[in-house]
Amino acid sequence: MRAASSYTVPRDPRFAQLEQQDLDYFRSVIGDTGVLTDPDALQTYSIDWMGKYEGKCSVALRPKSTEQVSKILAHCNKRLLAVVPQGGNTGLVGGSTPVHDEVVLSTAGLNRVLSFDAVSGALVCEAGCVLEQLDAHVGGHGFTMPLDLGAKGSCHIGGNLATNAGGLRLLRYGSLHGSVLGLEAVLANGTVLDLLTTLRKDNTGYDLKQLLVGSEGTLGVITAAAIQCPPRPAAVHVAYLAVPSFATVQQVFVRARRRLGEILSAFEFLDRGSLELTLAELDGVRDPLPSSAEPFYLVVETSGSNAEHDYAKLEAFLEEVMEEGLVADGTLAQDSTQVAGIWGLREGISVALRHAGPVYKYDLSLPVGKMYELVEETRARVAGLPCRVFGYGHLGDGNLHLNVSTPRYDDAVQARLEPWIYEWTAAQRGSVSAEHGMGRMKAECIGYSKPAAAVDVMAQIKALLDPNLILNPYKVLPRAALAGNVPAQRMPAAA
Ligand code: FAD
Ligand code: 2HG
Ligand code: ZN
Repeated sequence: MRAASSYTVPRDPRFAQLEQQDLDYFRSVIGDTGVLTDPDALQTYSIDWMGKYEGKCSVALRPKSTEQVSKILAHCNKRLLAVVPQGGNTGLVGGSTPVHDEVVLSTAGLNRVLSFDAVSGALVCEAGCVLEQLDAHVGGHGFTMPLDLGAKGSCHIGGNLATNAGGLRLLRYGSLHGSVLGLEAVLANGTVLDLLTTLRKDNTGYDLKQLLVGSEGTLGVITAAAIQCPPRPAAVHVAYLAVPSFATVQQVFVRARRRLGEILSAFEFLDRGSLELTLAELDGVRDPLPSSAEPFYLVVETSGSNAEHDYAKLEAFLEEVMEEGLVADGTLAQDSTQVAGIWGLREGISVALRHAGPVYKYDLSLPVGKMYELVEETRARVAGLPCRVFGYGHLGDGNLHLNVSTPRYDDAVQARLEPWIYEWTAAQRGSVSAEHGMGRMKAECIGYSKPAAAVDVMAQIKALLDPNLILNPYKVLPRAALAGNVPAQRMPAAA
């Protein structure tokens, strides 16, 4: 399942090749066990979760402290060795794997919880902590992590911050920009930026930690973070609804916000194709409404403090939308097993798509009214090609996941989809990356969603923090934007 050739970029010849003296140095800093060179062991670091973006790293490093990260980066910067920071390697835009032979710097060894304040809910932990484990940790104190996503069992909090991951409860807890209290990061030259405070309010100068959030490993390596955790909701209820049209989906959303108000914590949609694919591909996933055949399904979740009151509210909402014919059929989960079953279906869609084979993924912010129009137009556009088009996502956040599944990666299919999808999105003033980031996939596409002046400022920031451009090269920013902001001898050779 190899990437289409149009994803390849030539290796930047400015970068040094890894030598024995580099390995010796890395071993002197992190010990033999932290320096992986065995080709079999390196395979998992070189290829992404989808099996789509694959490089060929000769070494993966697993430091266990910020000081070790600092020494590694200072060495790579001096030697002009390119570096890919890697967390759980669950990213979906080819950001976490090498394009060529970059050194992989894994945060897997930075996995300690440093403190938790059970009064304020401030969690301080190292960047390699796995999201689900953090949730269990703070759960023990009656708190929850402010984000949740299907990859929670593998993704790291550092990777979540580096991608500014959104997920299933952004509607309730907002983006990580709001939940991050502090950060520690190491810049390309080894400088440690200690911004790891837990203050709610701190207006001392520019808020540098926010630059690292969503920077996808191109500005520094996040080594630790302080996160504001909300209290764990005492009562969680989930409704699963079958809806006859996308116009009705929108009406149900308006009604849910009005009727459920502050307890509404997720509003997700999937189309019938996504449902059928997931049921077909994944064992153990059940259809919550087996006798329904509507074109759209919704997962509506409430999180609150009073189970009886919340359940009554959700029940009344469901009765109302069903009586008015906005919802054709619906069910309320009766216990935590049923709640988990409905979420298992929603979270399983990406896994099912991966099982089904190669997939072109588009993660778009669009006006809600336009979201499904694009799915239908995409279907028309690929008519005659061996493609299946799926639409689902975080409707409550205006975030569509448009997935085009094909038997193999094929330049003809990709050419039919791109840049058309990006142009369509730009025409709506949407975003070509709602939550997954730009990575390698969209490094040349930022202009569809940001003006040239903004991209130019980003390139200046990149050149300031990483003047040798060693951190995650070929990712996020277009080559031309960097060309205007770094001296010619520091620019990669032209494609
Ligand atoms: P990686 O994949 O390892 O890295 C992602 C990027 O961050 C890369 O560019 C990497 O270089 C950089 N990076 C990683 N760690 C660091 C660090 N410590 N310092 C600096 N840079 C770093 N995303 C969403 O937003 N919402 C979802 O609902 C969602 N659901 C998903 C479901 C599934 C099944 C999968 C496979 C992925 C999903 N994702 C989702 C995509 C992905 O962005 C998230 O899984 C996650 O935030 C990535 O974390 P990670 O630790 O795996 O990072
Ligand atoms: C989700 O919301 C993730 O399930 C993954 O963001 C989306 O695989 C995708 O396209
Ligand atoms: Zn998503």
